[in-house]
Amino acid sequence: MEQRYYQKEIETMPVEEIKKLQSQKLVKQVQHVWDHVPYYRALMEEKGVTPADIHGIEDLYKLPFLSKADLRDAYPYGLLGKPLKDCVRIQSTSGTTGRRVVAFYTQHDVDLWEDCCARAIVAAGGSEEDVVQVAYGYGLFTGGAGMHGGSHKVGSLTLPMSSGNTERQIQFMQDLSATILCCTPSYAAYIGETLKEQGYTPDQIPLKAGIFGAEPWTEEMRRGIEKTLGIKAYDIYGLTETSGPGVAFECCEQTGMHINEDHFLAEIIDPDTGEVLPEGSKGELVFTSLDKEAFPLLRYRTRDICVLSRKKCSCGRTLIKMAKPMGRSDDMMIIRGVNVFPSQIEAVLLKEGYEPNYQIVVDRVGNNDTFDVNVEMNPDKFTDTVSGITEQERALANAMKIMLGINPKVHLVAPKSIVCSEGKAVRVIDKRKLHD
Ligand code: DLL
Repeated sequence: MEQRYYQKEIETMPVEEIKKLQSQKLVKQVQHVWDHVPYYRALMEEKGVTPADIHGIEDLYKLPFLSKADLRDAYPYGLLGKPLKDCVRIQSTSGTTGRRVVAFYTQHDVDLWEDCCARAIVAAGGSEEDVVQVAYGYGLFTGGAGMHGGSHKVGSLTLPMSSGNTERQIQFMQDLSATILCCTPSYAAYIGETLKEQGYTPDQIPLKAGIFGAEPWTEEMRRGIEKTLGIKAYDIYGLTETSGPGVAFECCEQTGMHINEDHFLAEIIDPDTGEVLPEGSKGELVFTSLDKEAFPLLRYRTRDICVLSRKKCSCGRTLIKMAKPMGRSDDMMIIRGVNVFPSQIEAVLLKEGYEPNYQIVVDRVGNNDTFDVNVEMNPDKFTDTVSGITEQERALANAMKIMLGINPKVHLVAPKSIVCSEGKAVRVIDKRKLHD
């Protein structure tokens, strides 16, 4: 397939030039923050750094980190880099993890964000010939707004569906021949299951591609969605603090997401010591927004754990790639002393032929952690005998034990009885936190 780009000059720029561009932008951005964000200026002063110390990206390490705690302290206006009269938009987090982040945008910021989303859509094969169904939530959440703006920039026909009302999603998809679906992977899987139940086969679904992100998903889940919907499924990453979706996006190679490095400078650090780690190391992703005006976060700690790579990509893009985040460092549960990520449970379910519809419930009784996993029954494996169900639960618990090293109690529950995932799925209920 011929490679198409939205902004070819940037997307395929030689690495040395990108670094030069980043250095120029960083110097300017540090001065902007120093002049307009007293909160961050105080952090710099505390560390004894001034803009005069920052000559390029090689000096980035001298700057202080920003964390979620800083965002809370500075809420709502403490990190603003422009007067409110110059801002045209706010967006906010969905709040599934209980944190609330409010981000501000000037028109320039909205523009660069939408460009990033447009790059993702073109990388997934989108053009003005396409019909893009945006089934991320609209409103405060960045998913709907970002992909909507990106789709307009590409010139695609945009269906602003928002999430939910699956019957209507399917009707519009069929009647208007949507070719690209944008939503969370869990909602894509749900739409796929519903289409299958309604008797559609993949060749009767007009879609050719999907751009799915906003939550962790596994390779197995990707393959499942690709099969049911008959599409190629592309990953997309972003967070409200840095603008929203489009910070990084996948190309046809599907081996990680290209970071839009002309706008976002990425580092990987050791989450415990803050030490910057060399390329290829696993650690916490940190972003510096190089040219956002209204919410110009420097060295923002995302809590997402992943790996960066500059390996040459067959798509021709030179932008550095990030691997799929393997869960947030704050998603990780410690159960009976063992580190458990929800993505590990999901991988087991898909391998064993179940849909990734599950919920983990952790609690503490006396000094012992309890670990229960509710899993929706697979209609293809349906059995109504108690011994049949017990056998399936035992087999699943065993497979999870092999993956995790600890034994969960698995409960099979009726299909579609676990909260329908129209937005981000709620995978973990940790009741231990209620007792603390
Ligand atoms: O989820 C922005 C977004 C919207 C991204 C639509 C992609 C598509 P927040 O609600 O602020 O913003 O959540 C950001 O979600 O720190 C990651 O932990 C997680 N996340 C986002 N994309 C991915 C992904 C949006 N592709 C947080 N894979 C981030 C894994 C992801 N985790």
